[in-house]
Amino acid sequence: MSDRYARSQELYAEATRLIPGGVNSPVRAFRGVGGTPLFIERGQGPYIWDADGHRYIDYVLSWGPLLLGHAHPAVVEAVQTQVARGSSFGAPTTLESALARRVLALMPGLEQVRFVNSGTEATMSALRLARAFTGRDKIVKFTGCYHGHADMLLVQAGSGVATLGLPDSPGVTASTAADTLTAEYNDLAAVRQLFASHGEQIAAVIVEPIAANMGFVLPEPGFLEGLRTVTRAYGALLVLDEVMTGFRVAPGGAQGLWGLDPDLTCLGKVIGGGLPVGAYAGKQPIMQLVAPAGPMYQAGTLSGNPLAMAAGLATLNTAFSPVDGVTPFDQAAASAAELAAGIRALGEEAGVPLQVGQVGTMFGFYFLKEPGARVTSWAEAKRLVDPQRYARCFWAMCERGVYLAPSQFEAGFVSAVHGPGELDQTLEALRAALAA
Ligand code: KE4
Repeated sequence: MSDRYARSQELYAEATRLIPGGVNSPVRAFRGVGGTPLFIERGQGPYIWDADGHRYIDYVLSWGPLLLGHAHPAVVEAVQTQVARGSSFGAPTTLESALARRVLALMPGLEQVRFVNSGTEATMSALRLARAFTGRDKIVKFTGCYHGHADMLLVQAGSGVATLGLPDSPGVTASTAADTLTAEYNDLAAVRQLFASHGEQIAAVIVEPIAANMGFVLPEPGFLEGLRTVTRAYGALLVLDEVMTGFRVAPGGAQGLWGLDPDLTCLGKVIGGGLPVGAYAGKQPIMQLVAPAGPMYQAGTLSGNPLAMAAGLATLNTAFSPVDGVTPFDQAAASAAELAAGIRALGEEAGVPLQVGQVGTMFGFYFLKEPGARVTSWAEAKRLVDPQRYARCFWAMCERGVYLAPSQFEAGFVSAVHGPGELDQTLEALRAALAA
């Protein structure tokens, strides 16, 4: 590392003495790209600045939440107003009902929602609810998919687990892992086989509608619909993990875009506008089991906290309100489509085999080892993708003022305020990075 990042290096050395690995979430440690993690001092619109004063166009956007970019005036004003009226009461507020109403209006397949403080809590609670509703123990997840760090889900997970090459985590008991069955993403036959063998014991299948924790892998035609059919046939629930895709791939999430009908949906990120939030939602007969309406216990001191609710409401209200006939969401999606097309063109121009994906305001691209390869699962991602080449590109882009996800096995995000200037700078930087 040159002294270009000297201040981040100093800060990181100190942080590692205080905090395990110097970070509060593993993927931030840059193990996927090597070098020292950049300490970020502030963000404004599409930009962040690191501790050494370098400005970057930010495509991580806090791993998805910042659909409006950093420090959007509507979000700043909403949080400032609310915090001056009190940050938390541990009691119901109209803000929770307002955000619930907004979420249910945007995702009409949902009938009730419970707010929690993270995506992990959302998926953990949704699966407890699925087990309570069905009276069954087993769950099915897909290798390379990441649903947060609840014990039962740290089995062949994606995101930071994949980046760190941890097949699963110590501390997860064998008995817990035994109730988690896994299959490769897009392998519907394998799921049908699991149901043929264990169908009466399976409470739920949990799936990311786009596998964005192993990079950016789209569902093959019929895969998600097939999961809906096989779960219904065996009386198991379909849990759609839209923590990342919710309100990012379309105003109604992947379920709105593709007409999916899950029993439960997990949400997070965008609905908190950058503050801690998660949610699980679904059909009323299932949600009615959740305490205190029903016996399935789940609770949280700061669940539905006024600041996150205010930030989430400001984000959703702003993102989907047209200005001169165009919504900020549409602007972000158009920018993401233009970025993806530009990345594809540059890969072809440079003769570098890339697999580029984009849906709505999310995108991703793989450096393939061989031209013509196609990644549709984690097993293929491990075999066909070149993370080292991505790592070199990551740093080359940093040097040109563009901050991508510090791992080949993550997705990218565009905001409503990434404009033509940012896209041009990004694609110019990528042209140079690919040539290097
Ligand atoms: P959190 O507990 O991190 O709020 O959400 C967990 C989660 C659940 N479901 C999906 C589909 C997710 O992508 C996530 C978290 N996403 C990662 C980024 N790939 C969070 C980044 C991090 O771990 O620091």
